[in-house]
Amino acid sequence: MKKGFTPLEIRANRVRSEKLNYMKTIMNDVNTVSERISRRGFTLIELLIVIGILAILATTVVLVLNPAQLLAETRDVQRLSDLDTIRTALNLYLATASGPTFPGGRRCTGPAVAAAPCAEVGAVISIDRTTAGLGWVNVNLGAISGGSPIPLLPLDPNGITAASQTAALHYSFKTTPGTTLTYELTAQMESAKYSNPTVGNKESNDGGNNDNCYEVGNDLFLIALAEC
Ligand SMILES: [Ca+2]
Ligand SMILES: [Ca+2]
Ligand SMILES: [Ca+2]
Repeated sequence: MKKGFTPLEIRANRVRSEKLNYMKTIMNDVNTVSERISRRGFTLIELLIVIGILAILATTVVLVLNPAQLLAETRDVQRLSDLDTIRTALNLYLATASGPTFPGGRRCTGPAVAAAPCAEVGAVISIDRTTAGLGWVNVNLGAISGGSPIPLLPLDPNGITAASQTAALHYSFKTTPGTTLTYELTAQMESAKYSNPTVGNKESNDGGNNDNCYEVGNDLFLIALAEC
Protein backbone atom coordinates (compact mmCIF):
# COMPACT_ATOMS: atom_id res chain seq x y z
CA MET A 1 0.00 0.00 0.00
CA LYS A 2 1.20 3.42 -0.99
CA LYS A 3 2.23 5.74 1.87
CA GLY A 4 2.56 9.53 1.40
CA PHE A 5 3.07 11.43 -1.87
CA THR A 6 6.03 11.42 -4.15
CA PRO A 7 7.79 14.82 -4.53
CA LEU A 8 6.26 15.08 -8.01
CA GLU A 9 2.73 14.52 -6.65
CA ILE A 10 3.34 17.05 -3.85
CA ARG A 11 4.38 19.64 -6.41
CA ALA A 12 1.37 18.86 -8.62
CA ASN A 13 -0.98 19.23 -5.65
CA ARG A 14 0.59 22.56 -4.72
CA VAL A 15 0.17 23.86 -8.29
CA ARG A 16 -3.50 22.69 -8.32
CA SER A 17 -4.12 24.41 -5.00
CA GLU A 18 -2.52 27.64 -6.23
CA LYS A 19 -4.68 27.55 -9.40
CA LEU A 20 -7.82 27.00 -7.30
CA ASN A 21 -6.93 29.95 -5.07
CA TYR A 22 -6.31 32.10 -8.17
CA MET A 23 -9.72 31.13 -9.61
CA LYS A 24 -11.37 31.97 -6.28
CA THR A 25 -9.73 35.40 -6.32
CA ILE A 26 -10.98 36.08 -9.87
CA MET A 27 -14.52 34.97 -8.97
CA ASN A 28 -14.46 37.24 -5.93
CA ASP A 29 -13.40 40.15 -8.14
CA VAL A 30 -16.20 39.42 -10.66
CA ASN A 31 -18.74 39.31 -7.82
CA THR A 32 -17.50 42.62 -6.46
CA VAL A 33 -17.72 44.31 -9.89
CA SER A 34 -21.23 42.97 -10.64
CA GLU A 35 -22.36 44.08 -7.19
CA ARG A 36 -21.06 47.55 -7.90
CA ILE A 37 -22.83 47.66 -11.31
CA SER A 38 -26.15 46.54 -9.84
CA ARG A 39 -25.81 49.13 -7.07
CA ARG A 40 -25.01 51.90 -9.62
CA GLY A 41 -28.29 51.34 -11.60
CA PHE A 42 -28.25 52.78 -15.17
CA THR A 43 -25.17 53.00 -17.30
CA LEU A 44 -24.38 56.42 -18.76
CA ILE A 45 -25.67 55.39 -22.21
CA GLU A 46 -28.96 54.15 -20.73
CA LEU A 47 -29.30 57.38 -18.76
CA LEU A 48 -28.71 59.49 -21.91
CA ILE A 49 -31.36 57.52 -23.81
CA VAL A 50 -33.89 58.03 -20.99
CA ILE A 51 -33.12 61.78 -20.87
CA GLY A 52 -33.53 61.97 -24.66
CA ILE A 53 -36.91 60.23 -24.54
CA LEU A 54 -38.09 62.51 -21.71
CA ALA A 55 -37.00 65.60 -23.69
CA ILE A 56 -38.95 64.43 -26.76
CA LEU A 57 -42.02 63.70 -24.60
CA ALA A 58 -41.82 67.12 -22.91
CA THR A 59 -41.53 68.91 -26.27
CA THR A 60 -44.51 66.97 -27.63
CA VAL A 61 -46.62 67.81 -24.59
CA VAL A 62 -45.76 71.53 -24.89
CA LEU A 63 -46.53 71.54 -28.63
CA VAL A 64 -49.82 69.68 -28.23
CA LEU A 65 -51.11 71.51 -25.16
CA ASN A 66 -49.58 74.98 -25.82
CA PRO A 67 -50.02 76.37 -22.29
CA ALA A 68 -49.89 80.03 -23.44
CA GLN A 69 -52.83 79.49 -25.80
CA LEU A 70 -54.72 77.50 -23.15
CA LEU A 71 -54.35 80.40 -20.70
CA ALA A 72 -55.49 82.88 -23.38
CA GLU A 73 -58.53 80.68 -24.07
CA THR A 74 -59.32 80.57 -20.34
CA ARG A 75 -59.24 84.39 -20.23
CA ASP A 76 -61.47 84.54 -23.33
CA VAL A 77 -64.01 82.26 -21.66
CA GLN A 78 -63.91 84.65 -18.69
CA ARG A 79 -64.54 87.61 -21.07
CA LEU A 80 -67.58 85.89 -22.60
CA SER A 81 -68.85 85.15 -19.10
CA ASP A 82 -68.22 88.71 -17.85
CA LEU A 83 -70.14 90.32 -20.72
CA ASP A 84 -72.95 87.83 -20.25
CA THR A 85 -73.10 88.72 -16.54
CA ILE A 86 -73.33 92.45 -17.34
CA ARG A 87 -75.93 91.84 -20.06
CA THR A 88 -78.05 89.86 -17.60
CA ALA A 89 -77.78 92.67 -15.03
CA LEU A 90 -78.67 95.36 -17.61
CA ASN A 91 -81.64 93.34 -18.85
CA LEU A 92 -82.79 92.98 -15.23
CA TYR A 93 -82.38 96.74 -14.85
CA LEU A 94 -84.50 97.36 -17.96
CA ALA A 95 -87.12 94.86 -16.80
CA THR A 96 -87.41 95.76 -13.11
CA ALA A 97 -86.07 99.28 -12.40
CA SER A 98 -88.70 101.97 -12.04
CA GLY A 99 -88.25 104.53 -14.85
CA PRO A 100 -84.99 103.18 -16.30
CA THR A 101 -82.78 105.63 -18.20
CA PHE A 102 -79.37 105.37 -19.80
CA PRO A 103 -76.71 108.08 -19.53
CA GLY A 104 -75.50 107.97 -23.14
CA GLY A 105 -71.88 108.03 -24.29
CA ARG A 106 -69.05 105.53 -24.34
CA ARG A 107 -66.92 104.18 -21.52
CA CYS A 108 -63.82 102.02 -21.91
CA THR A 109 -61.68 100.26 -19.33
CA GLY A 110 -58.67 100.63 -21.65
CA PRO A 111 -56.70 103.64 -22.84
CA ALA A 112 -57.91 105.90 -25.66
CA VAL A 113 -55.03 105.33 -28.04
CA ALA A 114 -55.40 106.92 -31.46
CA ALA A 115 -56.41 104.43 -34.17
CA ALA A 116 -57.01 101.76 -31.51
CA PRO A 117 -60.31 100.52 -30.09
CA CYS A 118 -61.97 103.16 -27.90
CA ALA A 119 -60.48 106.16 -29.68
CA GLU A 120 -64.07 107.44 -29.90
CA VAL A 121 -64.38 111.20 -29.35
CA GLY A 122 -65.73 111.89 -25.86
CA ALA A 123 -65.11 108.34 -24.61
CA VAL A 124 -64.45 108.17 -20.88
CA ILE A 125 -61.68 105.88 -19.67
CA SER A 126 -62.57 104.24 -16.35
CA ILE A 127 -61.72 101.20 -14.30
CA ASP A 128 -64.30 102.15 -11.63
CA ARG A 129 -65.97 98.88 -10.71
CA THR A 130 -68.84 100.23 -8.60
CA THR A 131 -72.38 99.44 -9.70
CA ALA A 132 -74.39 102.49 -8.61
CA GLY A 133 -74.00 104.45 -11.86
CA LEU A 134 -70.47 105.83 -11.52
CA GLY A 135 -68.56 102.77 -12.77
CA TRP A 136 -67.44 102.01 -16.31
CA VAL A 137 -70.92 100.54 -16.80
CA ASN A 138 -72.52 103.84 -15.78
CA VAL A 139 -76.01 102.54 -15.04
CA ASN A 140 -77.37 102.35 -11.52
CA LEU A 141 -77.72 98.58 -11.11
CA GLY A 142 -78.80 99.25 -7.52
CA ALA A 143 -82.19 100.27 -8.96
CA ILE A 144 -82.81 96.64 -9.95
CA SER A 145 -85.57 95.05 -7.90
CA GLY A 146 -83.66 93.22 -5.16
CA GLY A 147 -80.47 95.26 -5.69
CA SER A 148 -77.49 94.83 -7.98
CA PRO A 149 -76.88 91.16 -8.79
CA ILE A 150 -73.12 91.87 -9.12
CA PRO A 151 -71.10 93.37 -6.25
CA LEU A 152 -68.37 94.76 -8.56
CA LEU A 153 -68.14 95.30 -12.31
CA PRO A 154 -65.72 92.90 -13.96
CA LEU A 155 -62.63 94.15 -15.77
CA ASP A 156 -60.73 92.43 -18.57
CA PRO A 157 -59.04 89.38 -16.95
CA ASN A 158 -55.67 90.74 -18.05
CA GLY A 159 -55.70 92.43 -14.65
CA ILE A 160 -57.52 94.97 -12.51
CA THR A 161 -55.05 97.86 -12.77
CA ALA A 162 -55.37 100.67 -15.33
CA ALA A 163 -52.10 99.55 -16.93
CA SER A 164 -53.36 96.02 -17.46
CA GLN A 165 -56.46 97.23 -19.33
CA THR A 166 -54.68 97.72 -22.64
CA ALA A 167 -55.66 99.15 -26.01
CA ALA A 168 -55.80 95.58 -27.28
CA LEU A 169 -57.54 93.99 -24.27
CA HIS A 170 -60.29 95.90 -22.45
CA TYR A 171 -64.07 96.15 -22.12
CA SER A 172 -66.27 98.97 -23.38
CA PHE A 173 -69.87 100.10 -22.96
CA LYS A 174 -72.05 102.51 -24.92
CA THR A 175 -75.64 103.64 -24.43
CA THR A 176 -78.06 106.00 -26.13
CA PRO A 177 -79.02 108.79 -23.70
CA GLY A 178 -82.47 108.89 -22.13
CA THR A 179 -85.23 106.38 -22.56
CA THR A 180 -84.31 104.78 -25.90
CA LEU A 181 -82.56 102.24 -23.70
CA THR A 182 -80.21 100.70 -26.21
CA TYR A 183 -76.74 99.55 -25.25
CA GLU A 184 -73.71 97.69 -26.54
CA LEU A 185 -70.85 96.01 -24.71
CA THR A 186 -67.57 94.93 -26.30
CA ALA A 187 -64.56 92.79 -25.43
CA GLN A 188 -61.48 91.81 -27.38
CA MET A 189 -60.74 88.13 -27.76
CA GLU A 190 -57.14 87.08 -27.23
CA SER A 191 -56.72 83.40 -28.18
CA ALA A 192 -56.43 82.01 -31.70
CA LYS A 193 -59.49 79.83 -31.00
CA TYR A 194 -61.87 82.69 -30.16
CA SER A 195 -60.42 85.43 -32.42
CA ASN A 196 -61.26 86.23 -36.01
CA PRO A 197 -60.47 84.67 -38.52
CA THR A 198 -60.57 81.18 -36.93
CA VAL A 199 -63.63 79.28 -38.17
CA GLY A 200 -66.37 79.43 -35.54
CA ASN A 201 -64.62 82.21 -33.57
CA LYS A 202 -66.56 84.43 -31.18
CA GLU A 203 -65.65 87.83 -32.68
CA SER A 204 -67.21 87.43 -36.11
CA ASN A 205 -70.13 85.19 -35.10
CA ASP A 206 -71.94 87.46 -32.62
CA GLY A 207 -74.35 89.24 -34.99
CA GLY A 208 -72.55 92.57 -34.58
CA ASN A 209 -71.09 94.99 -37.10
CA ASN A 210 -67.43 94.42 -36.22
CA ASP A 211 -65.76 91.11 -36.98
CA ASN A 212 -62.75 91.93 -34.81
CA CYS A 213 -64.35 92.23 -31.39
CA TYR A 214 -66.99 90.41 -29.38
CA GLU A 215 -70.23 92.40 -29.18
CA VAL A 216 -73.14 91.97 -26.77
CA GLY A 217 -76.27 94.07 -26.15
CA ASN A 218 -79.63 95.05 -27.58
CA ASP A 219 -78.14 97.21 -30.37
CA LEU A 220 -74.91 95.77 -31.72
CA PHE A 221 -74.65 98.60 -34.27
CA LEU A 222 -74.45 101.34 -31.63
CA ILE A 223 -70.65 101.51 -31.51
CA ALA A 224 -69.14 102.73 -34.79
CA LEU A 225 -67.40 100.08 -36.83
CA ALA A 226 -63.93 101.60 -36.41
CA GLU A 227 -64.35 102.02 -32.64
CA CYS A 228 -64.89 98.48 -31.54
CA1 LIG B 1 -68.33 91.00 -33.63
CA1 LIG C 1 -59.96 91.05 -32.00
CA1 LIG D 1 -71.02 96.84 -32.76
